[in-house]
Amino acid sequence: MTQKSLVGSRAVVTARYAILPPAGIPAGVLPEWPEVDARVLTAPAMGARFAMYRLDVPRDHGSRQRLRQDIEAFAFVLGGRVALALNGADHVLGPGGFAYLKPGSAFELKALADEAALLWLRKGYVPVEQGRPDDVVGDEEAIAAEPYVFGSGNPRLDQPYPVIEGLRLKTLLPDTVAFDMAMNIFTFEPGHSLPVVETHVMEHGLYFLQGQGLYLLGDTWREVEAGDFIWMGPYCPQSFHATGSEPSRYLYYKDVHRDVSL
Ligand code: UGY
Ligand code: MN
Repeated sequence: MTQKSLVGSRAVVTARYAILPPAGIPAGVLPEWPEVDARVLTAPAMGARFAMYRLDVPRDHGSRQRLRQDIEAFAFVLGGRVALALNGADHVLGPGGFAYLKPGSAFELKALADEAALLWLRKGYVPVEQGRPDDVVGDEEAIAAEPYVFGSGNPRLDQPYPVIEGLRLKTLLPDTVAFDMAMNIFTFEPGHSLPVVETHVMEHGLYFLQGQGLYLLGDTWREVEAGDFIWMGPYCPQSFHATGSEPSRYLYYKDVHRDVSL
């Protein structure tokens, strides 16, 4: 291939947010994931307080490791099939399969098919007296897509807010204080939007699974589509409007259930 003309990209990286389309992210190999194409989508180097990766795993390869006692992780299968042995239990995950790995987990993950692709997230777990999280393994297809109620999560706020038409939310992890992260899948019918511009202390690591739309980040609406990754730091103004002809779907991480550390 010869490249002589100038190139361009929708990639943008600022102090408060980033959009990374897949084409511009070169793969590397990590010691914990031999033979795996690892793309670090966000990391403390970007400003995030967690790390998120796309991992393309060849058949019969993967990882065998024990997480540090203070590190939790989450895996989501984008394509292919993987075998996961997690703290003594065996699972097979296909597309939409996911696993939350409690801090200190011992696991072995191996691709059973060509072109297994995963999202992988690691972060420091913040312990609380009220309980410890346990492993969670599931399939997003088995989880109901609930009508989206703005303000949900706070029972006292639920009442006055209406259901937002055209939006559905799947909550993959238990909404209990033992867990310090949420992983959700949002679906938007074409032409529908988030009801407000959100500004919150929580961060997001967002992977666009399907469709396209306009994301407001800071003060700029930008085009996004399937395969894009978005990092939103604390208090990044954010909103979304779905365009195109099919529903837009994105998986996103959010830090939850913890007071501000001072
Ligand atoms: O849960 C959230 O904060 C979500 N509504 N944010 C987002 O989709 N950008
Ligand atoms: Mn948000």
